[in-house]
Amino acid sequence: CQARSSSSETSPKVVTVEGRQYKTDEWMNTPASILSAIAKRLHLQPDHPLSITRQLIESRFLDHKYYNRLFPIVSVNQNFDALEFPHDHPGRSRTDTYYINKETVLRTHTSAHQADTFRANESSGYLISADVYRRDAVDRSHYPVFHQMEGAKSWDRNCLGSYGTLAERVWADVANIPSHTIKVEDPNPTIHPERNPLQSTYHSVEEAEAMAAHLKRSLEDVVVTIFTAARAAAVAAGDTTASTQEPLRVRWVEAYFPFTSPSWELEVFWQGDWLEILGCGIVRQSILNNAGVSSRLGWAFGLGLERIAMLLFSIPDIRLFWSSDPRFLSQFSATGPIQRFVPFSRHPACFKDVSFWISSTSRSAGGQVAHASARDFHENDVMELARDVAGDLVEDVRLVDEFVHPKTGRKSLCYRINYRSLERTLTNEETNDLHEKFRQQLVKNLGVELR
Ligand code: FA5
Ligand code: MG
Repeated sequence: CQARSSSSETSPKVVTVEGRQYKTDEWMNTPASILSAIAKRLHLQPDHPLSITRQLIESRFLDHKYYNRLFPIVSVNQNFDALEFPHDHPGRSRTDTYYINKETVLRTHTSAHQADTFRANESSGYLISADVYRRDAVDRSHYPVFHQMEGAKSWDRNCLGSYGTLAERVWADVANIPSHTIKVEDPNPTIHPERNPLQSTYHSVEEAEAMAAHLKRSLEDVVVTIFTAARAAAVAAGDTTASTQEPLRVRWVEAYFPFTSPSWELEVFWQGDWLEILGCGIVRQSILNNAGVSSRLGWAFGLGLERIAMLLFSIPDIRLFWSSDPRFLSQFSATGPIQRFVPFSRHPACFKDVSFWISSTSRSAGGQVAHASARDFHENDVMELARDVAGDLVEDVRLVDEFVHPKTGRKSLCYRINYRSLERTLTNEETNDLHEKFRQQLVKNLGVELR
């Protein structure tokens, strides 16, 4: 990557990434630090925990075709339009998505390749593993670059073999999925008339029910595989806490995606709480029709590889995946059973606060807009400046106080930055320097007034 840009400097007119050239415009908001992550392809590095996780899931979909090298810079059409995202969807905004120019983004999800892969029609099932990019919160489970795996399976109405109906054909495939005995909560009916309507122009209830069963049983099989391996690793490491003893619990939660209906999220009960690990649903038929495969119908899912790898290996901080420290990398091997990660020494944290007045109203990383204003302040901009200044030396950025001046109506925010290296103890001087630089960048880039 030869790009030389930063959100805190003037953007270059052209960026070159692995020989591909892109003209930038006023939409460009991708810092060089993000572009430089493209070359890493952690999901393909031998013996990397993300690569091991990918291969473990791939082993449950042996008849699918795998795509693991799709290029991350895609068109707005691929990432949003082809998936029928509404024009005012918050995901399209520059506060949430990295743009190179008005028409070009760093993919925010592997679904960006859904339409093209259906159009290529090379297999009835596929898996796409790839790096994805989002402006988002800074904490131990969020990183602006992470990895997803997309999976899909479709059936052709014109190829039913000896089966009388498509539903019968799909149920026959359901019978071939390995069964399990875990407790699954699935309280909602498959189809909800408003939130998750049947695509009645294209599917019958029987077809949707059969495809939903195939989708859910396939993903439950993945979860059972992952948790069986994680449990075995925990027990081998001598862990006898409750989480290794209790039976595995999973639940299906109704969800919404612009490109599937009905849609669900799968949650797993882990260390006392429900954790979302994937989204999925029955593919909107218009997407298959537009991809030139109108005789096919099917399902798709998208899961977060880091989230699963963190459970699988007990990795406590998402930044570790980017570490080149041999004390991290040498602990993983693609051959033999999954081994639990043994943390090397935890270095001290250093908390520093910064308080400032903003000239406008704010929107949090969660997406709530307080009220509109001329110059919107967005929390993701604070998050990205912290990463830009401190890189992987920032562990967590959190809003700790909010205050509106009773007379002027101006709003003041206080953020607490937790600086901590994964590899060494930071000196006071070093943290003070970083924090001062961060404060200055807040003024320069966001126009805030420090208190
Ligand atoms: C999606 O990205 C959809 N494309 C998933 C999908 C595919 C739905 C196909 C239907 C059909 P979502 O934004 O919820 O959905 O992300 C999917 C998963 O990625 C999450 O469940 C989570 O495991 C992971 N994930 C999302 N954001 C982050 C993040 N910032 N850091 C790490 N993992 C994340
Ligand atoms: Mg989600």
